Amino acid sequence: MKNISLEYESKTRSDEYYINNIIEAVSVLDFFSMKDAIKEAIDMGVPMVDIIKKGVLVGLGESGEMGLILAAEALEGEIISVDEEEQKRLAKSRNYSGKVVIGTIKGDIHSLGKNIASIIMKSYGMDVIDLGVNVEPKKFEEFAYLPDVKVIGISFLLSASEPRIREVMSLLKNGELKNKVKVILGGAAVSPEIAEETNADAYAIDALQGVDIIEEWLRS
Ligand code: B12
Repeated sequence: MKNISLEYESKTRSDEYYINNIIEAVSVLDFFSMKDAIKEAIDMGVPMVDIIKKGVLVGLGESGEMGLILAAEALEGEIISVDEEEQKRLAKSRNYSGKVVIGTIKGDIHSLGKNIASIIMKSYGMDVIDLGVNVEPKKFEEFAYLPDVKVIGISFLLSASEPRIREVMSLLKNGELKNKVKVILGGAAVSPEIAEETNADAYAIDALQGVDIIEEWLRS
């Protein structure tokens, strides 16, 4: 009986219906409804990229800073996660090769933006290694040497961590790593000046712009 009604629902309700439920739950800051709405959309086969891009991010735009904290909880509680098989299938169909390493710079514990960027990358089919927050410059360097790693994404929200950004960039933009990995900076403390001065290959004003840039790199 349950299966029949689920099948009926999935045929009669469009993705837009489930996405609107997510926007509403996020925008009114109802954590449990948000969790249920996301789970329902996943069960009904709405693509993860649409759940985040058209649902969570739109809802966040309407909910202000409290919404950000709720979304952080949802992401960190792994309510939103991307199926590994689906990620591999997408990677193949989109001709991606190589891995992306992402982390928040040493001294900085902001995780929300980095997590959103990481989950969007995965929902596009990218193979992402997430190093977490407060990541030592040396650790980025260590991962940059791994054979499949093509892109390093660094999240940076605290101005006080600027010396660490300069440190990691001088490790990644010298010697043999210089031509091996491309580096993209993201997060509220990034400026065009710092990206230019440190020789970063790119910086992103938001996760979607970042993903578009990385997509080109993984195809070349
Ligand atoms: C939420 C928050 C917190 C939470 C973090 C929760 C968490 N789990 O992340 C908590 C309460 C823990 C916190 C702590 C602190 N915070 Co705080 N925090 C914020 C706040 C309000 C929102 C940040 C956020 O999550 N934004 C939402 C996400 C989605 O946006 P985002 O990070 O910009 O990410 C987007 C893009 O930038 C991009 N992106 C991000 N990273 C990357 C990486 C790559 C590779 C790519 C491609 C894209 C990308 O993708 C995201 C989606 O588009 C900001 C204010 C603000 N408006 O930015 C202050 C802010 C960043 N915090 C600030 C400060 C000072 C602190 C504290 C030092 C406070 C204190 N005295 O203790 C501590 C930090 C301690 C530490 N060592 O890190 C300051 C930083 C000022 C500065 N320029 O240095 C800010 C700007 C507030 C302010 N106006 O003063 N904070």
